[in-house]
Amino acid sequence: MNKGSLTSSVAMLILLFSIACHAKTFYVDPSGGLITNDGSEEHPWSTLQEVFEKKLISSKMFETKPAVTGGALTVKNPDAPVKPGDTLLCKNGYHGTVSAIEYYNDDWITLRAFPAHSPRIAAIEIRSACRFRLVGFTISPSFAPQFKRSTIINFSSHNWTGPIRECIAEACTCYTVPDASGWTKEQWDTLSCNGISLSGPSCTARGNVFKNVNFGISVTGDSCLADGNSVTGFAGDGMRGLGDYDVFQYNTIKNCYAVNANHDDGFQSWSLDDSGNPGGGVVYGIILRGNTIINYEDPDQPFRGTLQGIGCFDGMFSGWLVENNVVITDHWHGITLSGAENCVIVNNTVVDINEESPGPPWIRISGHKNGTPSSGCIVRNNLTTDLSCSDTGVTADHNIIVKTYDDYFVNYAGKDLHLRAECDAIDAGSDEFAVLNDHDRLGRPAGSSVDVGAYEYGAQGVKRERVLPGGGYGFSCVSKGHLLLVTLPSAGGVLTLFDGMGRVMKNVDCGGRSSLYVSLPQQSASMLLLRYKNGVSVYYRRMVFM
Ligand SMILES: [Ca+2]
Ligand SMILES: [Ca+2]
Ligand SMILES: [Ca+2]
Repeated sequence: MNKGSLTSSVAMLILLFSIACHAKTFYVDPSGGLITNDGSEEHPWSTLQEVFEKKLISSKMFETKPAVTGGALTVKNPDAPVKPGDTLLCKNGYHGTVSAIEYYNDDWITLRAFPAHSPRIAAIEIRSACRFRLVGFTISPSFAPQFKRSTIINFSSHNWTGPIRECIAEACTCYTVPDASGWTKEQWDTLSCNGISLSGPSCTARGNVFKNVNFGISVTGDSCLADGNSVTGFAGDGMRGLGDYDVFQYNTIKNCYAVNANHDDGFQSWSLDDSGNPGGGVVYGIILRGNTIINYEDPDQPFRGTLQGIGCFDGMFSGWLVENNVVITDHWHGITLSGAENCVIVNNTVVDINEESPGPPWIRISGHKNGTPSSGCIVRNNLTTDLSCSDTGVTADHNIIVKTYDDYFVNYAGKDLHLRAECDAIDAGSDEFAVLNDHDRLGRPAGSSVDVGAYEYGAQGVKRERVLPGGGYGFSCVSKGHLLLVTLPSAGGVLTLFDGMGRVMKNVDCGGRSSLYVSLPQQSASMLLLRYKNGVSVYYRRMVFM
């Protein structure tokens, strides 16, 4: 590092420090606050809706419209008291309908419930914006004086004002109505609101509760994260993921309502071509990890339909990882990818919820319906009632087909699919491509080897894995002609390329880099195995070249 860059780094640090020191907290209290106050704890503002309407937040927006990526930004509301980096603490009471349009914040602005409070909002749309964090609200259109069907939390883009990115919704409770048990079929079909929409890159939904909704969690942005949410009671699909490198992990999806033409899915994805036709493109690098998908809890639930667990029918799907999920459903499609390349389905548990047709459910990798075969896929260590994979392009091993539930599960009737002592699934898995944790996020393997299914018998301790930006199985690679662009989970380490016979083709010292181009050897193989070792962990990825 030369002296000039050292000086500028120090200056940058001082600048960051001074920004952090000046981050302020403002207060919003519907009972007793006034929008003409200064927002201090003694003199709070009235509602979040009014804070936005009265332009009390300073940010940036695109200078010229329609907004184009990389276009110049201009300061918006320059004299407003709330600046990027600040927090708005909201107290109990009704905060209205929040619409935040055109806020490209240089630093995070946090909209947060006051400790132990549960401020209410009818709905919130954050559009053409970045770096908002929404924490701890209770959000429902049923709070509004006049019910309006809408997406409850909507992180949205607009072709005039610009795209959305980097927004977070955390620990919010969202529902169309608090109790939908008396709803008619028509009410479910016409009233239920969508839970959350993440339509730009790097958005996050974490630890939220969605109840009585249409579609639960819809992601069209790339590199988004849906982590630890629950969707209970839905008319559409539990989760949808149409962006690349999205991560859906440790979510619980249960109780679907068959009230319209939508075929209910716990998770659904499909590709789109440039004209928007389904099945004409590729969805890259989705991770589905540790999710629980349950068709219904109550056999007498009204309008209970049959749920496709993980239903992905219009590929291609490339470089996906589906691990540690538990699917309990009344359908044939437990986990289905139609048109898959280099996808890994490992250590899932898939069972029927009853003894009737449809089902028992399978794990299936088949060709694309346009005839393109699947390739380079692995289906391993799964405990499932059926398996239905293409003869070519899929390596399926160490899976167990369950015939009698009581042979394997602690309490199948009670939906507890932990392994029973001394059952055949214990230590029966392969460690190759096996996962570090199980469904409970406890470390694998316990005993002599990894178990088959989503739960590791006797697992102890907690090893939370990191979510890797860019997704992929440990690391991601994209081939660009004779070059591979490899994105690593850490900086440094050694990358090794093997051919299809397991022979070393190349060792690459990654230096301090976390992303690099690797030139492929002259006589390139049609299949490559990549191994990345960083001193702590070992990661593998397989690529097939057509
Ligand atoms: Ca569907
Ligand atoms: Ca069934
Ligand atoms: Ca074991």
